[in-house]
Amino acid sequence: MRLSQYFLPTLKETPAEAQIVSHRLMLRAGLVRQMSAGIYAWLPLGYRVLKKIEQIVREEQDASGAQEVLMPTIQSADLWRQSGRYDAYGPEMLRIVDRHEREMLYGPTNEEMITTIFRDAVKSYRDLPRNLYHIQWKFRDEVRPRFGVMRGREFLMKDNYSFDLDKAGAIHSYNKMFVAYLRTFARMGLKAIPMRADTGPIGGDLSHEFIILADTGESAVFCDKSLVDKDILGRAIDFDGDLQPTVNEWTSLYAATDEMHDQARFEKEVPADRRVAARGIEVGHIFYFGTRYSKPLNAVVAGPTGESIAVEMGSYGVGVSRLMGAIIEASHDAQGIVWPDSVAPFKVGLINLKPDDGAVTGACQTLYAKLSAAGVETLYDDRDQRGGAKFADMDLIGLPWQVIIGPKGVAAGKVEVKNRRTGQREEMAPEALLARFGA
Ligand code: 5CA
Repeated sequence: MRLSQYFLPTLKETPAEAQIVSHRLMLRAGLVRQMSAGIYAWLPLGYRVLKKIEQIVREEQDASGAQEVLMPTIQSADLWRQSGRYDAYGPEMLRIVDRHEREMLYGPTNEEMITTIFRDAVKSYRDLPRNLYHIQWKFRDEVRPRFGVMRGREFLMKDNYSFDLDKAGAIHSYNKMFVAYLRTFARMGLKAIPMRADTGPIGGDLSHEFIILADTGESAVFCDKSLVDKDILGRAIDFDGDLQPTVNEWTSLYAATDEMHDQARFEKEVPADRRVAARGIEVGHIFYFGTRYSKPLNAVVAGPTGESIAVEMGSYGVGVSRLMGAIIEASHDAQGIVWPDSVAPFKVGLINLKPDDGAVTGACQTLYAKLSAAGVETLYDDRDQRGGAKFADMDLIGLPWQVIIGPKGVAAGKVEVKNRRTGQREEMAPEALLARFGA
């Protein structure tokens, strides 16, 4: 992509309304724009990142055996009356009336809907277990939307729902998601710690939130420092075999959100020098709630001896749009964003230091064509601007690699390569650069 033609409205000034660094950087780097309180438009660069985050989530769901569906954003109020949540959900639910005066709502989550889809299709225990997910926009009329996409009103969530014949099966499904979440967040370069959590309006009695420690996080959390020190990144865990040992490895050490925190137990179980009381960002939340929805919505199957059995369920959410803010909170410096490779909008930013110099522009175009042909996602800054402004923009948008080409380098047959994270610079021949990126 040529930057001269790209819609990338970066800002030099820090927007006054943004209180936390990820929100400031998302606005400054031209990733999003606020349309109403807590409602954002995704601009080209931000939308590329959103799709990469979504794709990692999708791949890990698929690897766990879950199957992708797409349910609508608009749901009927009647569906929610059947589970008893229509009134209970309160003012956070956006209620809509259609032209026929039918009561509808913009879905804040999909337990009721998926349960009816499942109920109408599955009649026998032989068709269990099943696990269905979708990645869809949700709306929650939050009292205090804030921190940009972190607490939005409209936000993108991956939510899935497991259906099992008995509790043991449901716990296995829960464990699969537990592991899928460890893998998902690690692939984004994030250290997400599973913590015992309250089930809130979803209901149920077993629940974990996946928390990224950050001073700007909205949740107060308490845990054993061993969990913070644990190496999550780069650990391969597969779904075959018994997942319980992996889950136990994480859950046997104390980690709880504020609502579940038990100070006496914390002090008993965790030595003083390992007690962490911190703040965190909830990027995922998993729930086991048994028959909380299958009973009222009559999702029953015929068991092995013909008896009716209400299915055992769990639901599992990832804040896909929130993750973008969380990743930036975890990975930035004074100059701007530092994207982990796996979610970077482009891998390489190619900077032309002298667009009016034929030799420099020729060298840039050749390299750009070769990188692009090899599938290396490259943003080519071919704008007619000062080098200083180009460097500042490139640092701000945080692509993992910068390749800088100017008259001196061209004369010497070299390009300069800068690693955005380490700041390390190297000079090399264009061929060596292409080889480095597999082009
Ligand atoms: N039905 C369950 C699981 S699918 C559910 O809705 N869980 S949840 O309420 O915990 O939401 C799942 C995830 O969505 C949260 O962990 C969080 O990362 C994200 N999320 C929730 N509310 C918001 C919000 N207002 N803005 C951005 N992300 C949000």
